[in-house]
Amino acid sequence: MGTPLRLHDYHRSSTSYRVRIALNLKQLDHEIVPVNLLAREQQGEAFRVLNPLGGVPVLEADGAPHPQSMAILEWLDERFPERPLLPAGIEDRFAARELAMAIATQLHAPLNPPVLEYLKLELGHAQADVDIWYWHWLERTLTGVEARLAARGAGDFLFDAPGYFECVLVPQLYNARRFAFDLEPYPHMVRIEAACLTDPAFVAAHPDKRPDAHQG
Ligand SMILES: N[C@@H](CCC(=O)N[C@@H](CS)C(=O)NCC(=O)O)C(=O)O
Repeated sequence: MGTPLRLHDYHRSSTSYRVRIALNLKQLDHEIVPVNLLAREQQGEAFRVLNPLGGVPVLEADGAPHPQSMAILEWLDERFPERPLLPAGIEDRFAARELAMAIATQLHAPLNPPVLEYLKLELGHAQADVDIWYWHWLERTLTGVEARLAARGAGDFLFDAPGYFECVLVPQLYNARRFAFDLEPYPHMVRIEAACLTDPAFVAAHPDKRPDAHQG
């Protein structure tokens, strides 16, 4: 390995949590550089050199910044092929990407804090409207992903062991629980989450494990 891996992240950011799990599953040594989103450090000049879009995570590696969590997961598998996150067969890789992308693009993206802030502060929507928006995307996307898992007869994981999909699922369910969303209608996802949370790679990546967790 060249330069050490350095992850700029925020403990409660679900996109950061995805990458922490991936680094742990792949057993890659890394350094964590906390970025305090509440203090808006992501908008500072120093951070914008790493990611002009201003979001975490950013993985500094091989002398370059790598923003965008899904691109980072793919990069990690290409750069460090041992302990792959994605399965071997093309159809299985498709299934992992399909379900992970559904969560990343049709659930995380519309619920990201800058989107919610824009609805409220720029477009003038009341908090009640923003809450309706939030629950709508959670229910709509989780229902679709749950149906796909049921159709596949998924067990404790999408495949034999946790990987790409679980890196994305577990942080999103952590968020859903934080916002008191009822997960009872989604038994496949809840079972996969429970199995993952017994795995040391997931335990070590959990936001509450972080020394900066007290920041809120
Ligand atoms: N699509 C990006 C989203 C990155 C992102 O928006 N991260 C959030 C935290 S989950 C963030 O930093 N938000 C603060 C901001 O954008 O100001 C990814 O997957 O990395």
